[in-house]
Amino acid sequence: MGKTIIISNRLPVQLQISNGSINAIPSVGGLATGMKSVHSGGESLWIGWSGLTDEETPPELEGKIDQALKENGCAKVKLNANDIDGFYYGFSNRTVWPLFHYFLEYSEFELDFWETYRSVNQKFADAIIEKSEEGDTIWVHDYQLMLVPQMVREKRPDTSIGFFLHIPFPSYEIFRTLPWREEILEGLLGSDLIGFHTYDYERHFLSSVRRLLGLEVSFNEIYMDNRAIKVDSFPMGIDYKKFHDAALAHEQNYNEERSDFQLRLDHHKASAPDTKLILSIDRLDYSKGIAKRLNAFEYFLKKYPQYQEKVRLIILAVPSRSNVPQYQLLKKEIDELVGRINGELSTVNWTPIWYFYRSLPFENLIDLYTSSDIAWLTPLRDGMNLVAKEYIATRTDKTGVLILSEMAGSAYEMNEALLINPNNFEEQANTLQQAINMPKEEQINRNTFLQNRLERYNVEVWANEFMNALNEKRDLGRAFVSE
Ligand code: ADQ
Repeated sequence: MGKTIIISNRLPVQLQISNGSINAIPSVGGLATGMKSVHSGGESLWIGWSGLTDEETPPELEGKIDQALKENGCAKVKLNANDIDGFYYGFSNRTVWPLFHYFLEYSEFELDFWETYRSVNQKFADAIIEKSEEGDTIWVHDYQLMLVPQMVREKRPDTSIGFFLHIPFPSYEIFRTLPWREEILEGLLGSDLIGFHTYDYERHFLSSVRRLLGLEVSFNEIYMDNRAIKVDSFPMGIDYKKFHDAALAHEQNYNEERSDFQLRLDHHKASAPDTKLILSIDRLDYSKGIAKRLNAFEYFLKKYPQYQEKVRLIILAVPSRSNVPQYQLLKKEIDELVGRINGELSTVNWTPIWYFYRSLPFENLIDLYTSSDIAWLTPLRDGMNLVAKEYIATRTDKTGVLILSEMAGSAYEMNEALLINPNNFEEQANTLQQAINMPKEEQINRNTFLQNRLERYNVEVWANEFMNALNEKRDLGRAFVSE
């Protein structure tokens, strides 16, 4: 059996250059953690962009950078500033991201973006072609690299290729509006296995393949050029133990190591012990429904004024894609909404919304998850939504209420949460009231089911199931050829 090659837009390490020396710091994100079992030892290689454009890379440090990456099992794809503009900020985040999240009106169909996307996908494919050998297994990740499977297959049909999409695949009626729809489908069909978070995304993809390419589809297999391509759903989990253990350690060391952040949360609890904390955490992205959530919160406070001074909403938004105009507009809208609602409803003793626009260290995320009575997550569309799973994992005494949008992929696995339609303010106001008043036994009962499921189907199991399905596909293919 050959080696495994993982390929994603960004590498799972961050480069730091100081005084002519290079440090590659491993990332702690969900994907990097989940792939640990797949990306281990000298048997695997992770290919991706290092985060530095050619213009930002001092030529004399090229060799040192390659060496630092190699020590972490990584190799880089070189991209210039123009590539990043057209491929990442352009086609990936101004065409595909809005379209696949059903924001048709935000999707820009620019030929220049498309051409750069294609040429950058070719650069990624070339890096794989150069580094791969017969029998290798290649796992391609996400919407930035949808043309890579076919580009690799053309030159390396003797490898096994899997693709996983981390965002939704939209319904045929949305997908068909894309000018380069056939090319995207054909790019993906270079894979042996294509994975999605949910059965619905899988179904939408199969329907687009059937209707746009006229290919034969039987159950979850597509037949093309004497090949069978398997399509399946693999809902991504989290590193349950990491979140649960961090929350346990947080409790045990409570009096010794309290962060400034925790001290502020404690002060809040002490000064208003019967006030409920409602938490929401997202990247600042229009797909996450932050502005609607703020409007729904105002609606709730006006419909049920008895809860004024009795609840506080903490909005934590991580800066994201701030080069894209839609994100700048959204930032402005949220700043104004928070200002207006706080201005209108605050009292001497109470500010309804605490708003943080920043990335926080892991410890502070744990402070927030463990201190909040309710997590309120209202994406308008979300491939999965890992924050919902992380909140539940940190509830060591099993209390806490999760209110989750039906439009998040995670809602399919989290039926015991309070599921809402983020466009229905009346329902959300009533659900907030239900959450505030939910008896402890009911909270514990619901969260016991959720925790058991999340612990069992964690991110490592997710990665292994995908790899096993890909290997099984290859072994079946071999048996078929030798018969
Ligand atoms: P995202 O859209 O980024 O991921 P999500 O799945 O919720 O959304 O993951 C966000 C991650 O960032 C979480 O692990 C969270 O802890 C972390 N995070 C959030 N706010 C933070 C902050 N202020 N500081 C530090 N960390 C923060 C995409 C898709 C999702 C899909 C994932 C995985 O859009 O639908 O679930 O990929 O496939």
